[in-house]
Amino acid sequence: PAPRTVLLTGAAGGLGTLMRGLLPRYGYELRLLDLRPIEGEPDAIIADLADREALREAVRGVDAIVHLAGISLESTFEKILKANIEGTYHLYEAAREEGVHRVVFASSNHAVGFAPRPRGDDPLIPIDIPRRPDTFYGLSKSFGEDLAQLYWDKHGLETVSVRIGSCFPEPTSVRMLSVWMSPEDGARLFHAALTAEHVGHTVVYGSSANTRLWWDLTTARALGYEPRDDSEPFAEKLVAEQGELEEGNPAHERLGGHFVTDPPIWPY
Ligand code: NAI
Ligand code: 15L
Repeated sequence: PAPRTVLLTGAAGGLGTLMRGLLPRYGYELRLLDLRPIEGEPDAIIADLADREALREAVRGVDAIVHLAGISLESTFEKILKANIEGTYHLYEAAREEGVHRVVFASSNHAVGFAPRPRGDDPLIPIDIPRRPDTFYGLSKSFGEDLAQLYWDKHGLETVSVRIGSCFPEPTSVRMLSVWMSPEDGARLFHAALTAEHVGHTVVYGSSANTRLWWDLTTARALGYEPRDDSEPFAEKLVAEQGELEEGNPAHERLGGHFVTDPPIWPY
């Protein structure tokens, strides 16, 4: 049966807020979880991914989990380790213990951020390229994908890992024209990931059907995802303001953009 009750972690965040608005239209009943309280949502579970007891209670009885919680940008290794690596492990353990069979994991393009972006007639970036994290943040997403594979192979817990591009109401950079996922397409993709049968562990890129697309959406479409949006209407204004991506600028030549060139954040 299709999942109905879904735990949404990271529900207070940017993407969580967008999905709180959109996913109920597909018939889901959402249970919300975040570190931070959510205005107007008194029933949301306020918990840290470090709190294993709270996670067990939070996942009890749900049909599936959409796992968005965590640090969403580069940070110190210590903080990434706790929130994203240990936190995702704790969530999967809770899911295994409580018999939840499906997770949709918010992976990121930064798990493969050092992949060269295609130019001209280059082929689209395939889904099965070796992972090349561009940050400790991207490394944690690479870990999450491996964790998902382990829990499928060993425990039969299914995951769709979505290497999200940039899911915001509008693209705000020329790079984003290639990796943008409209919020509505994001909800379509999460719905497909929640309802497709026999996904095992499937990895997909998450974006709209952009004219300037850099990656191959075949595995996403195989779930039943049919993107309807395209960033191209935003292109003229963004290119006029920022110029086209430059040859020889490393932040413009790799999928991960400035994450590739930003210096690491070391602990103080
Ligand atoms: P965000 O930073 O706005 O939201 C993340 C939420 O997770 C926050 O509300 C935060 O309070 C919560 N959180 C952080 N640590 C936690 C912990 N230890 N326990 C419980 N909750 C915790 O990020 P955004 O943009 O909403 O992204 C959501 C997810 O999607 C993240 O995992 C991010 O890495 C991933 N993603 C998002 C992309 C985007 O375009 N928005 C692109 C690629 C990946
Ligand atoms: C991500 O993984 C981040 O969570 C998001 O804030 C954006 O920076 C996005 O990637 C991107 O690459 O644009």
